[in-house]
Amino acid sequence: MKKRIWMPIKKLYAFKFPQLMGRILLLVLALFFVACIAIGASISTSTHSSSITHSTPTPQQNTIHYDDIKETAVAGSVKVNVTLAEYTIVSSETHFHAGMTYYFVVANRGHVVHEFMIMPEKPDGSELPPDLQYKGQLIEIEQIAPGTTMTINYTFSSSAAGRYEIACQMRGHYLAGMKLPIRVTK
Ligand SMILES: [Cu+2]
Repeated sequence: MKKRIWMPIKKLYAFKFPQLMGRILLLVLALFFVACIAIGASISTSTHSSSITHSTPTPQQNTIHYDDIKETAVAGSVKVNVTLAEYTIVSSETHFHAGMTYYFVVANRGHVVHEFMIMPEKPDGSELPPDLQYKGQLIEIEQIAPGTTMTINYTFSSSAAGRYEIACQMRGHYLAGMKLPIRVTK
């Protein structure tokens, strides 16, 4: 009697076992797919947000860094008109003197946001890698809206003599042509 009952149960388990394993496998696969989708979504979100954010390495402490600045000209300063557009930078002055104060009038005449930076070049005038440019930058006015004008007084220090460039490092703008070599001499 015992044997008769026991045998069918054993057979039942023997029959159900592969089905059970199949279901567990399916469940594991489903969880794996969900995890993959979640990871994929988080990666695409982070790439997406980084493409919007204008990532800037921490500039040197002596960098004048502004988003919005409208100063009035300091007495005795030399006015410099800078015009930003897609994708050019025009400046009324490209030769500056160390120790002299300049009044930069930076107008965005384009249709997109631009920025105004003064960044170092190599002594021979060739480009530095971007991280080194950021480290040695003198001025940065970020996020200049189309149709607006920012004004800033800036005095080149006596140790600032060298080759620089006025640049816009908004994504792709620099490579599109938004750089203008300038020189600071004693
Ligand atoms: Cu730009």
